[in-house]
Amino acid sequence: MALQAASLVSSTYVAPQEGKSSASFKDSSLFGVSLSDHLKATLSTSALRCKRDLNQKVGAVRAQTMATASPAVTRSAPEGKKTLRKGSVIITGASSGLGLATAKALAETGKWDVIMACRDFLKAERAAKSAGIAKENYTVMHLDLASLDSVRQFVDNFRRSGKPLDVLVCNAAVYQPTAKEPTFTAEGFELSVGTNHLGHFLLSRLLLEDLKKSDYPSRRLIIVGSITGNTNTLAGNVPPKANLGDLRGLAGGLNALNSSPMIDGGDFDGAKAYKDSKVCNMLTMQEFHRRFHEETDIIFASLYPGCIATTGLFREHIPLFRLLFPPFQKYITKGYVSEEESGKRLAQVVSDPSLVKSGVYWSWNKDSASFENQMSEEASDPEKARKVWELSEKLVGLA
Ligand code: LMG
Ligand code: NDP
Ligand code: PMR
Repeated sequence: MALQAASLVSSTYVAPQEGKSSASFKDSSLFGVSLSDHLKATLSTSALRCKRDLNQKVGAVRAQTMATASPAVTRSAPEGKKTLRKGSVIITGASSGLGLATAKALAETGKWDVIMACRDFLKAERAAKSAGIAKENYTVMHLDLASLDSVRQFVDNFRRSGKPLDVLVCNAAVYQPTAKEPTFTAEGFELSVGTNHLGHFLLSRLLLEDLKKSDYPSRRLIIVGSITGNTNTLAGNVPPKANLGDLRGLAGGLNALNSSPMIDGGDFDGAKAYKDSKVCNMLTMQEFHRRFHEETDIIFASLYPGCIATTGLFREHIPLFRLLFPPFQKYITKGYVSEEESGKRLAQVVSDPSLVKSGVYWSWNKDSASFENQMSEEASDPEKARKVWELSEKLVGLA
């Protein structure tokens, strides 16, 4: 159907301006809108696909796959109204904190099939159950981001499941503020950057192909960032500060053998490694945007969800910190946000028809209204983004 529609419009098709597709999604994303709106959406989606296919010079094999895949918009007899199928979203690290709250928020709408990509299968199943997520709205699939083999295996398993991929959320993270010595991923990368950045880098590069194939009206790749990686904020100036330096440690493989375990080549500091990994996350999102947004129309975004001071992220911090941190954030900085609220924020970035700008780092003000935030100089440096991208490609075996 997508192909038919595409061929219908192909002869008269004019490439849409930047943002046009967003506008049509805005009109069509809600259920129960008029047939003409849906038709607009179908045509616009198909037209975009047509543009992408031309750009990518995709051959007959791809076209066949597309023709047999279940289309995002289907006609339901007898009224002839068209409905949007459930969106299919992968969330990494959905067994706890922000990821779990987002899975819950999306599942509750009944409009999303949530794939919880987690390292601990049982924990994820239990978490989904105790959060009250209905069986028909989620699937747990194994993914350990600290192993590139596991990332590749996850991608294979996901493809074998036959599910489409409409949105990918790179959310999982580890934070080791009290570690004295570095620990390493399966491939020997320092654990925080290896998991938070390199694991997600490989995952999102591989799954970009799947996002491209989706005919869902708004396809998105979201990488969770943070205020603490942004040195243009007070929180980002609490030592140790993020700083990728000249990337010599990353170039050396972060393995503490022939290089430092830190991206900038310095001595190991777990808190800094985490903050550096968040800078990499934000740079990667922007580099994706520069390389692929125009060609694919996929929306690339990052966000700071607020200070969710109660999550498992702080599990390795000293007990006194864990005790004082939530009241400190609640009453002093007022940066505190509950897990539930943060989940609603990330769910907005996944599905809200108004958050369709690509290349953006979203934040929320005290009334929970979203706004496009500025990142620090380093976290928005295009040259650094390109270098991080290229070095990361080498480390994960893509170049
Ligand atoms: C560092 O340790 C590690 O050294 C480093 O390696 C790295 O791991 C880093 O970023 C990770 O952590 C952190 C530790 C070291 O600092 C803390 O643990 C700070 C904790 C922040 C929470 C402190 C809360 C204190 C306030 C209590 C109030 C709670 C209750 C509110 C109730 C409300 C009532 C209505 O420590 C340091 O870095 C040294 C500096 C420590 C200074 C800590 C002082 C906190 C002051 C808070 C600043 C705001 C001032 C406002 C006034 C407060 C009045 C109470
Ligand atoms: P949590 O620790 O609650 O959640 C992190 C999730 O990542 C867990 O599900 C954890 O799995 C998973 N994870 C860790 N390592 C791996 C791995 N190797 N493979 C697969 N999954 C893994 O922390 P938060 O919810 O707070 O953090 C979520 C995101 O939010 C992170 O990207 C963090 O940087 C970001 N963030 C958090 C803030 C906060 O204040 N909490 C503020 C700003 C950003 P498991 O359950 O098995 O441990
Ligand atoms: Mg921070 C407006 C002030 C603000 C905000 C929004 C945060 C968020 N923090 C703020 C201020 C301060 N913090 C101040 C003044 C201090 C010194 C007392 C402070 C300290 C502090 C520590 C020790 N803050 C922390 C830590 C952590 O270990 C957390 C961290 O850096 O993890 C990497 C953290 C955080 N503060 C935040 C947020 C969101 C965090 C959690 C981390 C993240 O995921 O990025």
